[in-house]
Amino acid sequence: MRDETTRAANESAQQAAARLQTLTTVDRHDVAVILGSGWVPAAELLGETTSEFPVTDLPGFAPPAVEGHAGRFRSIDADGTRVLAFLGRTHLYEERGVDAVTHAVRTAHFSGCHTVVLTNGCGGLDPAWSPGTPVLIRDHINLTGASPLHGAHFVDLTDLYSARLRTMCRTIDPSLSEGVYCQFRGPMYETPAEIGMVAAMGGTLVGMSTALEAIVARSLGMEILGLSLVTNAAAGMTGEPLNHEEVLAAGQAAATRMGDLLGKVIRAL
Ligand code: 8IG
Repeated sequence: MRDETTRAANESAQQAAARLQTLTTVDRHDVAVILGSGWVPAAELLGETTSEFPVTDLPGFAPPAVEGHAGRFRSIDADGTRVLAFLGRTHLYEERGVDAVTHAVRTAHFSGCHTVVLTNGCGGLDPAWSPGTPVLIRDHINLTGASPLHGAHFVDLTDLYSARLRTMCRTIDPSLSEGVYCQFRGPMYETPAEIGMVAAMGGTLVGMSTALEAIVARSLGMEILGLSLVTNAAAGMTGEPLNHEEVLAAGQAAATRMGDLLGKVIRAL
């Protein structure tokens, strides 16, 4: 019964991949990049954009629910590496279900991508991470209460966020630190008590994406790199309320560094 659900999700993604191939006239892509909040301005620096479309041109993609979350995809040529970049994503809090959240990852898989770079903007628990600091995701804690897999589908999540790719990133930028990303359902930010819980659990980054997408990517055999941009201190860390302007400003300010880092990482893959 539940295997039917996985088959339906994969069939929908295969249809999206076929349409993507027709639209971009690129037979197969190599690397997928999902650009979350704060990361979209970095897209310009990844390589030469050969085509760009709204994701709604592909079957199975819903229009973005949040203004400013651009729902577009680009085919980019990074010195011969074909990059499929999604500018914006579907979040669990949009209530379209887990298959909508992971549709881009499945589509990337059926488009030929062997690697997916999952990026996000998030809150940070380490006071050393000022807004605009990029952090490598070492591991995650899924606090959404949701699973993106259907049926008795047992998937190993040891080394979910590839140690090989993290080492490669630190070769490119030795100042990069690592964190444990906790995915909350959202859309509210955490209470200070919830941040205390995250700290007690060993979490150092908090956000509303990435973990469910990483699980599906792994279930499809892809290698995963997770990159967080700390755009704000987690709730209760500074005594200041969380400020959406600060979040957007941190993304703009960090765009060049993020784009430079991502561009180098993609060429090294
Ligand atoms: I940007 O502090 C961004 N996204 N859950 N908490 C959660 N998501 C976020 C945060 C944050 N900052």
